[in-house]
Amino acid sequence: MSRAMLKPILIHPDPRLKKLAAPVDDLSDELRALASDMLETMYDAPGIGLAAPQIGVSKRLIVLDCIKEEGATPRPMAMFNPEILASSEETNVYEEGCLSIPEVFAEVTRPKEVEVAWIDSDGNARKEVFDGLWATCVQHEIDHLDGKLFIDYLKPLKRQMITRKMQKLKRELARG
Ligand code: K1U
Ligand code: ZN
Repeated sequence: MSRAMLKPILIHPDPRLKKLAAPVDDLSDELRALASDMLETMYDAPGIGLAAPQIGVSKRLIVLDCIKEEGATPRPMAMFNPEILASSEETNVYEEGCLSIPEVFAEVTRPKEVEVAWIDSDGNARKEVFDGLWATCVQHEIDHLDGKLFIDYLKPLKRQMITRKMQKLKRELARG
């Protein structure tokens, strides 16, 4: 088995982060290797989630592991074609971040619980209700598959300020 490879993460603004990602139709070893590379990239960042469009791959694949406590058993999850089946009326506010918008955090309100269906790396159809940080994170990652970023929930002026900050960061990174 080949070793997982770290992938560069795209920084907003980038047209590849705004695209609707295509469903995955056949699980292949190549796609399983992609999920493994994404998990490695997410842990290295570090982050609690990552969506394929963030590494420039326009496919409906996300990975997440919201176990943050030191010493706790990790729970790496890879979801192909994840879909929200039901959302609670009760909402939750969480100060979200995004690996494609480094060092920016803002409060976003989302449903507190979501029922999600997906295909796992073995090709099995799965379904689970997520709560707390898992629910926030899975919704954030599925948004990436629909070309949506957490800053799209903010007021236009705040979003514009963040986008300008990221344009400046990208210019600085390009200069080296
Ligand atoms: O999608 C991403 O860019 C990953 C993002 C996921 C996320 C964070 C917070 C709320 C919703 C979704 C991140 O992982 S940002 C980094 C982060 O939150 C974190 C990093 C290390 C330890 C704990 C959290
Ligand atoms: Zn993100």
